[in-house]
Amino acid sequence: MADLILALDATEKKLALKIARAAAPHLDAIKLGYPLILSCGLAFAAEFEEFDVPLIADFKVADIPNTNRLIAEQVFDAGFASIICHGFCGKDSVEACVSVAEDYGGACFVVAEMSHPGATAFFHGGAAEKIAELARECGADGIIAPATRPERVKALRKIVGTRKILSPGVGAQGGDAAAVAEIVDGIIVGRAIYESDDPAAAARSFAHVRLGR
Ligand code: OMP
Repeated sequence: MADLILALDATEKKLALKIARAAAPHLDAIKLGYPLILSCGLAFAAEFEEFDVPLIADFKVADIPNTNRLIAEQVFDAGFASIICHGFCGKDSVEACVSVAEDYGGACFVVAEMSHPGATAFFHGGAAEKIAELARECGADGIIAPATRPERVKALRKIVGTRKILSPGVGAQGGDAAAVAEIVDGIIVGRAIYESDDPAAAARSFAHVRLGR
């Protein structure tokens, strides 16, 4: 069974906190990214401490190693437990994020294949497999792989072994949580929860994937 991770892409402080407060009892982590942090600032992450769930920073970091390191240090200093980076920049760039994550006792996840339709143009044809392999070689804690394509998650699982797979694309993008729950470690759900009139009930509706947690 899998963790439930809320992708909190709301862009307004009060609303974001209200959603987090309602959904938190049904969550295993909250992912914050550009939509909320560009609107509210990195320091806003501290206001999520009260919910007692780990925070994942989704900036899909994709730069030279030194810049990746500087970004990752800010992320972990701000209280995040994990960081997501891209893999296509290469080994040294990923290693920079992994190394900072290790220094802080945190985790680093590498995007192996994205969930949206256009992702197939560049991630298919062997690229996702190469990135998954690179994530493993670099000692990353896991990869991001698409719930919209369970067969691709299965293929990438063979490469990463017991490393974690976090899987976005459930709900608004058409992916079915039940189709990947057995083969991933976490499902990432955004709009299906944060755009709901009742975020607590929406989060609770994924309880079947969290059974036993
Ligand atoms: P919803 O489509 O609203 O459920 O949100 C999905 C969340 O997962 C958003 O925060 C996306 O930025 C993120 N995401 C993807 O949707 N696809 C990916 O391939 C990778 C991510 C991610 O890294 O989290």
